[in-house]
Amino acid sequence: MVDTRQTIDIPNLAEKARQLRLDILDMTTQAGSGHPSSSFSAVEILVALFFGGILRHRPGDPWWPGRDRFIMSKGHAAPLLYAVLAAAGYFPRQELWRLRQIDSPVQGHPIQGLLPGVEATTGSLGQGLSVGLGHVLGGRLNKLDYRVYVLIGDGECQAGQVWEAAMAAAHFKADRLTAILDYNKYQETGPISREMGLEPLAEKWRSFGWQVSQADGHDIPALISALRSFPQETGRPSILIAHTVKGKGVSFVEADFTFHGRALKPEQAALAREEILYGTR
Ligand SMILES: Cc1ncc(C[n+]2csc(CCOP(=O)(O)OP(=O)(O)O)c2C)c(N)n1
Ligand SMILES: [Mg+2]
Repeated sequence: MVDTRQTIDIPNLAEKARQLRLDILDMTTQAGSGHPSSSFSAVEILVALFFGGILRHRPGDPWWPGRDRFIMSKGHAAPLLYAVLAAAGYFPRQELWRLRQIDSPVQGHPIQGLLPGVEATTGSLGQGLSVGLGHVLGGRLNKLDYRVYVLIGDGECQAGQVWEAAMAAAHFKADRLTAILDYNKYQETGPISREMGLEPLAEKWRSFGWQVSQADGHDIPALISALRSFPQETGRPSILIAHTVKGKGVSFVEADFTFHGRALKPEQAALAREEILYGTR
């Protein structure tokens, strides 16, 4: 196994993040629907996992039994998942332009089995952490030492099943399970604090028996470092609370939560492309 940790090139990872945002923008604008702001929010998190030496995986051998699993529990951020999987070499990039087309494997929410690298069918929020725990327990039975990473949303944490999974993971001492919480402070219909507050959030996870760490969710080195720093074999699952900005990278999307389930119009996309490439002027 190549230890990619020795070869992490941060400027290259920042460039990857920029390219992923452009792909998400192009996919959703062309489809005329999808979730651009939810996808932009977690770009650096997925860059850290897939290109920062965290996930142990083989894109050319996608169902290798020993692979680490990544589960996109906030399945509406499917454009981000697809863009990352294509960039990692799981399937040809041309597939991205079939987003949300009838009979395409690149559906609006991920469907396990249609594309290599898609580990779980998600989109009905609240379920991915339970699926991830199932994978950890399966690995234990099969004597495989893979780890499982699950990306969950903050609005998703308003769903009761997340807390059932949290409780069960601690009970089963699932220390190969790592959740990453995309804490962008918004869900579909508005701010988390108004719809149903989560705070004190770190304390909640800690009280459920989890190891908790926090980081700036757009700082790739900080994310990599936080993910590497969780003590191993503690008998406790881990969660990284990543503080993010919904719509990150495009100022007028960051400022308007109603972009949640709305693609940019072509003229807006042209402005967004400029910002992603050159920043705000
Ligand atoms: C069980 C369920 N209820 C409602 C929805 C509709 N829905 C899609 S995304 C979303 C908000 C999710 O918010 P969050 O988890 O914070 O994700 P973000 O887009 O902010 O990253 C909702 C309510 C759903 N997909 N599944
Ligand atoms: Mg959110």
